[in-house]
Amino acid sequence: MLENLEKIKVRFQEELNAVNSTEELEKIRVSFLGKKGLVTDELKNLRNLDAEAKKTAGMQVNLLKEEIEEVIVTYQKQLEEKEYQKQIESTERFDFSIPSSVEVGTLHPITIVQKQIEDIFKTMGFIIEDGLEIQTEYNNFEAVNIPKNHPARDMQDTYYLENGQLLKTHTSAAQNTIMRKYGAPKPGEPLKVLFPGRCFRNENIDASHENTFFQLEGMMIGDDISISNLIYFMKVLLTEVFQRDVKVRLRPGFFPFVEPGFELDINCLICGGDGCPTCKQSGWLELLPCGMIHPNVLRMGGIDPDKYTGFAFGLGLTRLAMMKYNIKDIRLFNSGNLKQLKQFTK
Ligand code: FA5
Repeated sequence: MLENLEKIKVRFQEELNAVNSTEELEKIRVSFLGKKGLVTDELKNLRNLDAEAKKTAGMQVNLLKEEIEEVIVTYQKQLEEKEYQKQIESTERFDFSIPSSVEVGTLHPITIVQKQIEDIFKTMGFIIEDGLEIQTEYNNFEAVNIPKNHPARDMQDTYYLENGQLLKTHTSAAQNTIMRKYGAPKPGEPLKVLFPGRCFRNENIDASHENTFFQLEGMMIGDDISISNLIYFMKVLLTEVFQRDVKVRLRPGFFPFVEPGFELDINCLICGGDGCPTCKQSGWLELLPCGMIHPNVLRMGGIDPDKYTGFAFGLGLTRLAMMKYNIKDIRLFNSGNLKQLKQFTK
């Protein structure tokens, strides 16, 4: 038996020297230590020996078994490391110099109009601000003179969050924060701010109403601001955006945060005023409500209404984009239909 063990040892070493991969090593392990392996056979043969011989031979076979197991584990680790290195070396590297074939996207039509208006107002000294989409009830309602239980809250169906905050229903929600940020204007240097933003209302959706839409609010506060300033800026806005005369009408409008308040409607450019689903057959579309900021709102913003006056307007930006690009249905904007949205580039 001892002779056999010596032969097995030599054979194992020879076979091991020829091994090049973990798979080959596994085959060797099976042929020596597996159920029908050479070492296992020797262990089985022990039962044919008498007690004394079994003791000595058993020790020798087990020693050989342990030795082979140890060598295999060490070899296994070395082979794995070699294979890993080979894999890394053969992995293709990124070539950043290869020209890309990715298509360039386009701006969304609402973004295009927004940027256009921002540029117009920037040249007239307006600052651009950004309002949060998640707002407190205070900013969205109380700070613009709509206290709790005021019937005007029903005018805007609100999405409330579990924490008591809400998705802003109008860009006016940023008025108070902006007034507090900039404070009372210096004499002859009115505060002029433009703040576009996405608004949310739990509304029934139709051709001119979305539950997610954009407004663009403007505000000017100073020691000598009147309705004539308001009318001037409204006119500039519409003529610059449309680059032609558009028919509008101004009528009294009620908003708790302005006094007096106005509704500025645009003659529907889809049907030319004849009546269509977009304007609900009326020939007019509510576009640009506005008015002189209510003294309570100025006061809550930390600005003395006895010294300062101001105007504010809340342009329906999504509707303006509809009129500009002759889009009949507001739902196109949120549809993600790139084929159609890509047509509008200017
Ligand atoms: C307001 O939201 C006031 N905060 C606007 C304002 C600001 C008035 C400052 C005075 C001074 P209103 O709810 O009417 O008002 O909305 C303003 C404009 O947003 C509308 O004229 C319309 O063009 C647009 N709008 C309102 N609701 C929707 C809607 N569901 N889908 C698309 N556009 C809408």
